[in-house]
Amino acid sequence: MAAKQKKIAIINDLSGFGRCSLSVQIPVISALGVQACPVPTGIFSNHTGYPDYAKKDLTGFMPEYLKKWKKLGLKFDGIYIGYLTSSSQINIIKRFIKDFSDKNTVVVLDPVMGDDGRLYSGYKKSTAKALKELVGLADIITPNATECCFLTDMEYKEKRNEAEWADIAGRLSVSGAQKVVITGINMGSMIGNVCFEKKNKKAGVSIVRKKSAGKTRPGTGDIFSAIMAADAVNKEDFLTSIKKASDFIAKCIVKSDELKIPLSDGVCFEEFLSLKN
Ligand code: PXL
Repeated sequence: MAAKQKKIAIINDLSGFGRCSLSVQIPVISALGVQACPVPTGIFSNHTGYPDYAKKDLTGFMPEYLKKWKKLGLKFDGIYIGYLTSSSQINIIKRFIKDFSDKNTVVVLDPVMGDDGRLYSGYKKSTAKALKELVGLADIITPNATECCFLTDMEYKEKRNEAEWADIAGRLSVSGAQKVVITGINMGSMIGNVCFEKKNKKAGVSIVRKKSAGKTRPGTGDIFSAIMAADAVNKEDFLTSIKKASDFIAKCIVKSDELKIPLSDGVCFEEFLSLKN
């Protein structure tokens, strides 16, 4: 029998320009052969790393949107949670997980809230605080170093040793998650991803390192977590998936520099998904 095509609900914002969130995740998840079903949390003209942007919060519209999905009787193989535009969306998401999961559904939380030790421009502290409530509901969590610190109330420090990163990943997994990957850690000339996996009550920790391919660019964390989510529903091995995601991003960064794409505009991942050849 042919394998069933999987589908993922992507709860994230739509940013019109700057290659992040839904704009990169829908194509990447589709390219991995998984149906991508967006639940927009808000609409932005462009991401908030630009000096100015227009924003529409969609918290008020989400219940009506999801009522229709419920009427369609939808169930998802994966539920991905990314950028939220209000703390009230936490309760909507808790309900979403109850309504649209079955026993095999994988919940992936990318607690998108900041970088370089700071929250993103316009991202509310109250939302960051409320997001902690979702950590216990996820099977896989993909925070960056900054997000780890906000979630565990630890001081932000990019430079930590392996044991410290492993300890933080372990703390994040206490309330449930089987797998944690702390993404994009600056390790001198290398970029490291700390991978933590609970197996038979034991924890395996490893670090996937790759030579830095160029300056960091917005949206790369979103591409990373989209690959993790699509691979998770396709039952890909965790470390293989992390390696695939970091190789893909490195390739995109190199190409973006080659094509002289401004750093603010993210990575030209389209070059590697296309049907043109
Ligand atoms: O890539 C994370 C992200 C998602 N959504 C919005 C953002 C950012 C990062 O700046 O501004 C609106």
